[in-house]
Amino acid sequence: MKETWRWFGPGDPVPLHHIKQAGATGIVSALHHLYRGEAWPLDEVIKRRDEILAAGFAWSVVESIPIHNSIKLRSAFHEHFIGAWKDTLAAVAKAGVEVVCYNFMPVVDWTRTDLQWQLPTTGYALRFDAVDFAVYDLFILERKSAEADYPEDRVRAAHDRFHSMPQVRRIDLEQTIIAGLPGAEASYNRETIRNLIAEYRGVTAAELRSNLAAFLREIVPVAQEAGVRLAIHPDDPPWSLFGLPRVVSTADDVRAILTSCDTLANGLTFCVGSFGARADNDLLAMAREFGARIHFVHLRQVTRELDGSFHEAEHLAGSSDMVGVIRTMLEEEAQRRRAGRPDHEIPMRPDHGHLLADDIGKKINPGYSLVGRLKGLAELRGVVNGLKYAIPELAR
Ligand code: DNO
Repeated sequence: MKETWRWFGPGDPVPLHHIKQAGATGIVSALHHLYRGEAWPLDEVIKRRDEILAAGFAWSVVESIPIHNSIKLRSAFHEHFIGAWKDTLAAVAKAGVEVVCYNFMPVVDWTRTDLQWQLPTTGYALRFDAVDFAVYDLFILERKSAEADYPEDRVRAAHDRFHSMPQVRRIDLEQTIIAGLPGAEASYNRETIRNLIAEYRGVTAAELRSNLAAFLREIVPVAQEAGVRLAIHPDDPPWSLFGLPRVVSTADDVRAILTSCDTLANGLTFCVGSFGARADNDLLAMAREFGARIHFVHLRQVTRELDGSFHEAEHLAGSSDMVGVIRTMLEEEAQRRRAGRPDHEIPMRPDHGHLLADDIGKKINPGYSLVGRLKGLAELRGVVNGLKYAIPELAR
């Protein structure tokens, strides 16, 4: 597997030479300042590429090209924004990037309720607390008819927690949920998120799925032509938030997406942490079934709790079989080598890291710490090397 590392560009508190020291050889990046759906100018893409190359890396993956809401809703101006998306795709292809990650989550991208949840080790993890999320939706955002989307006991628990929640925590909870995590494509205030959620009123999962399929019909041929492999990222968490549909959460969802345009260019980002937040996702079965179309792998995992809460565990701990997933990916690579596929080296990145040691108290993009990710990468590399040593066919 190609060891890659997400770099948010020149403003990232983790500089390229630290990534070099971590031993990664590929960079995952995007023009994060261009997130409103407009096309990325070719010269800016080339400039980013040159910075990456000059530091001795390959630009392995673009994560993400944002998808404007009008595309997800197929509302006014969607043709314009699909055109812009294709232009961006053409620009990144010209810069030599072969894999493009994107997501199709309506309104909110990846979502957590706590950015500094202390672990027994005294490090810090990101956490999604199902009751806190309901507190925000029901009692702070006061979304209309939101109670209908929660079981009664959740509404009661949220009610109680809201009333005992200090004001500072209420503010922090709102910021954490709607102000935009790193790499998320938008940030909101209470007013703008309310309006956007309202635009989705009545949009069913079936409609969102068909809007995604319509989008794919337009972009997959362009990607194919340009030699780019698309890799849709799963919903994080993989279930509905704010009553909005989410359609990249389960094996059935992925199957529907991959078969809707049944070609290599239409592929998947296999994010162990996102899919792994659901107990009914069988990760090994999914890795095997979709293996040939997996173009990018996010290696991190979560510890699930019974009520739907989870926190981000150590890369080799948590509720999923990380070693099994890695083994399946190595088998897939070996298979690709045998078949002579040029894309036999699958890019992976250690996704998210705890806040550890020198990370603590530093300005850091939540989830994208230096020491935490370095530990993650080192552990994952150990698994890869150990598996290849123990099972020599995986190295051939
Ligand atoms: C979180 C990431 C997401 C991801 C986008 C993909 O750390 O996995 O921000 O980049 O959702 O489009």
